[in-house]
Amino acid sequence: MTSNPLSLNVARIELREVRLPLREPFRISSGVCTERRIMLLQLFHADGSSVWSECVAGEEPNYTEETIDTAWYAITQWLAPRVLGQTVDAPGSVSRLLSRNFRGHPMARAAVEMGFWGLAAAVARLPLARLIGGVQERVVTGISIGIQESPAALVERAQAAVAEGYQKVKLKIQPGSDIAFVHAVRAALGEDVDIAVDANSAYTLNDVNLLKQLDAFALLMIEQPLGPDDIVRHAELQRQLTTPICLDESIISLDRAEDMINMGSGRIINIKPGRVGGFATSIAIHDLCLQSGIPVWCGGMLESGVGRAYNVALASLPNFTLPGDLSPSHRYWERDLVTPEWTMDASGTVGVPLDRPGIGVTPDMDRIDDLTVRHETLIAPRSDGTSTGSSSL
Ligand code: OSB
Ligand code: MG
Repeated sequence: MTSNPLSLNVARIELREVRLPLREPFRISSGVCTERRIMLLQLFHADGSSVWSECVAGEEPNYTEETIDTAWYAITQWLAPRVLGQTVDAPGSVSRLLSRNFRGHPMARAAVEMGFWGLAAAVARLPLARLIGGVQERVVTGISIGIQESPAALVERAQAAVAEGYQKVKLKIQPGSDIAFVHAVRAALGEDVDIAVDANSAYTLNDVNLLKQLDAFALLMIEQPLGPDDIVRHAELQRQLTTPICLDESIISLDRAEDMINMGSGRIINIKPGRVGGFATSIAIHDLCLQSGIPVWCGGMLESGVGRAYNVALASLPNFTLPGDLSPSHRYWERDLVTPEWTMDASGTVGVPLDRPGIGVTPDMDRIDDLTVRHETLIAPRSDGTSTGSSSL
């Protein structure tokens, strides 16, 4: 982190909703996504510079409670008014400003908080990864493959991913699409490929015998088999499995990460900055895990190139040692919202844009304007204390 105090003052925030179709539907145990409704923020510094950030909430509350519509409401009603026109000494202070006497809505908070980190990097003319203390110049990348019709269809996609260079293949599973599917992929890919599975909370402790069968496939991890808020039963399950459990949905704060470590509810953490309210908490969880010998990796939420810029910067911290869900732009979209698009090399790594200040990518304004279905401008309250201005388009 930079030692110079940065004085930040955001005078205006513009919110946009863009609709971006996925190249193919993405199915997880709790739902399917065919088109992303993406919320973008543009934060304008008092000196005229600006930066973009992304809110990763989905359309329906099937991953966590939040949706793009609850996040839009939280930002316009409560969060933007807390920061607009305020002088903030450093981006690390914003998380406290947004979470004091405020429960929930972490993806909404993260969108604003991460924008301040991006803005601080832009103002300081530093790459975002450098601002936060990133050390890796390229980040190792895995792919997350949605639930498929048949083991054969899954094998085809997993083989294509390995041929492209991905260093980890994560298979979404659910009851009925699990053992036979994982078995087929392991048989087709051989012993040398890192394979993980992600259940998005589709199982209960009653399924322990089925989950124990997964131990036979030498998986890198089993992600979030049980309930999103369940640290206790994951500890019980981990005692019965040899495969490491990785928690995703359950880790919503630094305290929950500490609980997982103390109770043995898992041995790996998937850090998604949106899920934990932004960069300050992500970095704190990263640091705790580093001290505790727990490897972390950066999860994904089917972000556009804007949100991806933040994930890639975060994943450059030293304890992000496992491949992240940081696929390049073309895995998701015909065309991304940014230039340059995100690319992956043949050995499955994505370059951290260390040669560019700020978030390192430039939003394509023509494309964003074409795809925008909702636009709102939020401005600072007047100094006489009258309410925050807002205008919709
Ligand atoms: O559980 O990691 C998850 C996408 C939406 C909601 C939850 C998850 C995911 C992914 C996508 O796995 C990973 C990616 O962005 O490539
Ligand atoms: Mg997950």
